[in-house]
Amino acid sequence: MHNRTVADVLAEAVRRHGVELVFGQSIPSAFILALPAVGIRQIGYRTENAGAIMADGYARISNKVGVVCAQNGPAATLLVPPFAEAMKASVPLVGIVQDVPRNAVDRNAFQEYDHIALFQGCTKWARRVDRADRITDYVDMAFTAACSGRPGPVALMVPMDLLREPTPSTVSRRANLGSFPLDRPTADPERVNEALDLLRQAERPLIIAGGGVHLSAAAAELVAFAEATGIPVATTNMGKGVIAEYHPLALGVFTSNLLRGNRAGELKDLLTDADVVFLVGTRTNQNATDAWKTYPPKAHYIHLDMDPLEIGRNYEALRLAGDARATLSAMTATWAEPPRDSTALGPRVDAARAAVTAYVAEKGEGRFGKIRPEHLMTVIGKHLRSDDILVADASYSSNWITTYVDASRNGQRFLLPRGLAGLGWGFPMAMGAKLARPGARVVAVVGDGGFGHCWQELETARRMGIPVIVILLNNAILGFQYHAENVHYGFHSDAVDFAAVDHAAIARACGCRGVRLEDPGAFEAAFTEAWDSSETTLIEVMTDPDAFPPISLFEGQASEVVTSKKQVLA
Ligand SMILES: Cc1ncc(C[n+]2csc(CCOP(=O)(O)OP(=O)(O)O)c2C)c(N)n1
Ligand SMILES: [Mg+2]
Repeated sequence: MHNRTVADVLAEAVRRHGVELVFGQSIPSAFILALPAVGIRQIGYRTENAGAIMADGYARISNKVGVVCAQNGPAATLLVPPFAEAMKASVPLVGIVQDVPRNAVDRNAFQEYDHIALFQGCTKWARRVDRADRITDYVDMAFTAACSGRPGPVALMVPMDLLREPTPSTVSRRANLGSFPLDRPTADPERVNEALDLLRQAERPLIIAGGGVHLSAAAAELVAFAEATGIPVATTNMGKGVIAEYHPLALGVFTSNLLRGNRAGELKDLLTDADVVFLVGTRTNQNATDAWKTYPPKAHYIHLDMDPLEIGRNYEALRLAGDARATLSAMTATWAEPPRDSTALGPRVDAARAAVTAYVAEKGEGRFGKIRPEHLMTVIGKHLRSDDILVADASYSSNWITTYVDASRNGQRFLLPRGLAGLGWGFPMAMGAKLARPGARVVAVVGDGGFGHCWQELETARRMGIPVIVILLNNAILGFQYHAENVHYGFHSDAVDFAAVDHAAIARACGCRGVRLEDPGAFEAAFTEAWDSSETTLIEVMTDPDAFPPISLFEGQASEVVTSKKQVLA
């Protein structure tokens, strides 16, 4: 029996918040070594940024805090990108970061860095605790900061000498603050009534649901409100799955995609002609609004959001500051009328779906070594069960999934790193999702450029026993970058073209399953076989470098212009 130390107290405090696993690399050592005694498992990542992304995926699926640990200095700096994504996407993470011993502060100690300054721009709260008798207070502050209000990442710095300090047991706190939303305030009832009046009087109302609905675990309440009122629902990328996309009131994802090849393109007048728009849990960002061009300028807006600063940011709105679940429940309870007639919607949505099916058929399966991503999405969609989790990396992977794979259940999760849309999030986020829901099948769709940011975690997946499927779209280019440069400048630099890489061999070298496909007809069998495997499987699909999703950047552009390979700036 060793003497009780601050590390033990810290481990107990973290466990009290419902934490069952932390993402770490054995540092701060005293803390990590104290974890098994309190029943917390360490998931040993290869790189800190991937570890924090796993924590992010874990949080998005579990609605619990993701905890990541890191060493001071270089390791801490690698937490900045995932924290920045979590800030923008409102995901609660707690970073427990080792700091130099207290007597070495400000002496240029080894790997000393000003972590408070480092994390200032990418966390909600960053503190250093340097007294044994304040450990539980600071842990509780950290979890409270992460989960309350608009959730987000926090960092708690702990000096390495403090962790080893003996301490008597003084724990008196009992609360579990590790789930979000921590509080569920209901918006001002008077404004709720005003909002309901506006919606009653509306002729062409529309609900736009964002990722905040998932964060609030409010999908059921959102759908209940839509059904009570008969108002159709479009979602943003991050809100995808809030409502099953086969629901009679579901319009699908509306983003910078109101054009042919997307259901939204066929239904766009339901947005552009709306007279009352009810925004729920969306930050009305550039992609959601196609650079603030597609939302109707003359409509009345109602905006329900947990963050009062998001309300009215881009569209002046009737302010409903509060939790989505609590407020939508109150709104449904107050709505007394029968739902408005939405029977005309069904045939329109069916026609829109048929138009997209025709578009996908037109693109076809592709050829040997040039498989079309649209075809892959159709196959994935065919086999996706409603409790499966689909994760995308940034770039085209996100578009392929949001456009061509439908949610089949209210609340189905599609994880997209759309806080900042950084490359390399897809695979580690899928690993975190799998840890949060081990019974679910998790598949990540990633580009070859994005996967190059996180290959190393294949070894983690194998070592830690985290089986996911990675579908790697190998077009051997940084596709979006390549095509966007062609559109904007007429040529591209040579950085966007890759030499051939055998990703399936990389997977096998890490002890995972790795297969490469060049025949479009082979995908379905490979995919279903991977579903049945208990190992991480990488399916490397050789895709058509000329394939690009129907987003507004490419509208009206001849495809030769987009995919031009003639002019290269070396
Ligand atoms: C960390 C990061 N670096 C750069 C970018 C800019 N960027 C956006 S899409 C893209 C190309 C991605 O290529 P790949 O992952 O192969 O996907 P593809 O578009 O080819 O499907 C780049 C470089 C980014 N979003 N994130
Ligand atoms: Mg690529």
